[in-house]
Amino acid sequence: MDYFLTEEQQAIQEIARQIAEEKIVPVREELDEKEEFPRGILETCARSDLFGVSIPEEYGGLGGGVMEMSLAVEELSRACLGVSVSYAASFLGAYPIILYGNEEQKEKFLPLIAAGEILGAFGLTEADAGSDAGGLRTTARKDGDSYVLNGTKQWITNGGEADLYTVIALTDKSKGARGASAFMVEKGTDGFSFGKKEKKMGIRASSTRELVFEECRIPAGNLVSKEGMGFIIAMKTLDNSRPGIAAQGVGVAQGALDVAVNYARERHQFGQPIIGFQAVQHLLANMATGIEAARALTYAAARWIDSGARDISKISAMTKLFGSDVAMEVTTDAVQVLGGYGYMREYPVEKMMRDAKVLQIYEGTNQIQRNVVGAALIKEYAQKT
Ligand code: COS
Repeated sequence: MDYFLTEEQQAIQEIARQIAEEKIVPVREELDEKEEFPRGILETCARSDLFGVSIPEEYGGLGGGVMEMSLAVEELSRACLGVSVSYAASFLGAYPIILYGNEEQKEKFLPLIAAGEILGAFGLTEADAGSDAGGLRTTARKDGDSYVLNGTKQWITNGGEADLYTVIALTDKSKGARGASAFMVEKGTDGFSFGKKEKKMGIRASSTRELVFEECRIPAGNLVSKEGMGFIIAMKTLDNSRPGIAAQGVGVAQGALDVAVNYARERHQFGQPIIGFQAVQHLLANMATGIEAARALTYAAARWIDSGARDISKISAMTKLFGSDVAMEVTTDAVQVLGGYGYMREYPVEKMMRDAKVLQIYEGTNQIQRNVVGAALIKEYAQKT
């Protein structure tokens, strides 16, 4: 279907597709096996200006928005979710600065992120603050011209690899989530270290680690916005980034469909290619339909957010949950189409299925997304009556 992309959007899509096919597909199996961070591929993305797609022009980016980020993420995800999440997590770290940073913070960090010279990351989750993001315990104590951070963030994508971390910490413990604030913490700061690299089911090329803060002193100027805004900043960041998870879903599902259709055309059983059997055709038809619906919703949501719409939480949550559910279903069906071969690591679909699972979990489980949609419906209908 023609989504009427601009010339610039088509160029972003084309560049990301080329990197995916030429640089990622040949090494994705090895990156997965070795759990190796795709530093070289990300450097290629940087040289092709892909880290700048959603950074405003005045800070060295291409001036696009969620749509441009989603297009790039979709193409990279078609080849490997472990690579695409490492790329996308840099935006997750940058969004709080784009949305709430002051001029000095934007001028200092955004051009470096846009150029891919530094990688970003976002630190919200803790051992006891997952779905209940407001249950965080990491603290930031004001001390003269500094804040002093203490606590541990868990499962942080790009942990150890990123240079700049946007971290949510409590400046007023008595207020819970309403006493949270957002800070930028640079790698190498005294008192800031990393826990072990997690061993994961999928997205194994990506780095997932703890961020450990022990009397970590940062300049007071690294506070984003003002004290008490941390939870709102985190929620707004997720509202903007969740369509990117749907784009990951669309990409990995498309990659799986490509493999499944080509396999079904080649594989002969009962004297004919299995694509001739209606049972297989129906599986493929459902996969293709889900992907197109998820893509249409993702692009529509991204464009709507980029238009400056305000109440984006519901649509963003719907997009994330739909795109990730489609990804899980399609990658599972792709394994089914390939049968015994699909279960073997020699073929890419088992990796796609393992990778896809996390999309239903990270950036808010799909149960939380349904809560967000449900809460929005209650509010909307209460206003109508
Ligand atoms: N935008 C702006 N403000 C928001 C918001 C949003 N999307 N969502 C909530 N808020 C505000 C609320 O308006 C409320 O403000 P007041 O204190 O002024 O009333 C405040 O934030 C607290 O909101 P709420 O009471 O709804 O928070 P809850 O603790 O019930 O939690 C959920 C809300 C469950 C939606 C939140 O904790 C969440 O998103 N959890 C999942 C976290 C997640 O995605 N983790 C992944 C890690 S990041 S990769």
